[in-house]
Amino acid sequence: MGAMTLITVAPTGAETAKADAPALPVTLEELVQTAKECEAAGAAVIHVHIRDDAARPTLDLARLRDTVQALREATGLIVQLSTGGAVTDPYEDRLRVLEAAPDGCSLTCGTVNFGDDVFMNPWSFMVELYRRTQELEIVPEFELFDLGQVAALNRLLDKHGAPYGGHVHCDLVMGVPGGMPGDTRSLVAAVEALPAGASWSATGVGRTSLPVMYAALSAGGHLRVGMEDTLTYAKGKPVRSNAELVERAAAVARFAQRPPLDPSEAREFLGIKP
Ligand code: KMH
Ligand code: ZN
Repeated sequence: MGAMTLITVAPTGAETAKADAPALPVTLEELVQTAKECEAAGAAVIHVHIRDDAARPTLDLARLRDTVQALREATGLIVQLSTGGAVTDPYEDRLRVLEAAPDGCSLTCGTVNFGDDVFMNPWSFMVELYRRTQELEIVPEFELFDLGQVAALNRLLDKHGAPYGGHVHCDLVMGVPGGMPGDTRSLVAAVEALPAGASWSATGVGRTSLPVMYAALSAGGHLRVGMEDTLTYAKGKPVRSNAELVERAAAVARFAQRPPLDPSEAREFLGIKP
């Protein structure tokens, strides 16, 4: 699928307050509506964080199950649940996310400074999460915030074998304060260190969104966009909807002669059950 582009939308995240970004989807209804719009705009995967009734991040299992079911009923999108959660979430809650039986999940390959906080992913947690994805037949996407995490991914695969589905797909999360910068030379360094045969997406946080998008497309990678990562569409222009970020990514991908994969093509590509 080298000539096509997998587009993932990350619509909500755990860091932004609804009050600071009114377009952020925080209720199930808002999330489902966003998902439908983003699928129509060219997304194939949705990376999901959910909120509670007060719009605070939560990993409540019943809510996660309802979310997976509602997204499946309303869209064909591949549902990828975040196991990163918020920086304050306990490991047990993050592991339990898999019991909501998503198609896929994120799996971050190491601890990283995260602005003023620390996003904790010690080796023992990574291994436990990885084993559970293999047992429960959930396809992991390896989140890589810095070059050391690429080395940790290689070590994980060496010691614990292939992921469920047999294909390794990674996401370079660039431009987080404390992680690798969102620039072309960092992207190339990370891509060169990836496991042989792996596919990869990239997302640039904040103002690195567009430079990383162009660098990823030119280097043969795929794209992740969304309000989890970017709240400004252009200088002085807040993002009005996740769909406008997906529309732009799809347009740039088409312009690069790499049109978006639809969800069923993406399922095959990623080794996810039909
Ligand atoms: N919210 C960050 C602390 C993931 O979804 O797996 C972690 C994160 C990564 O967003
Ligand atoms: Zn996330």
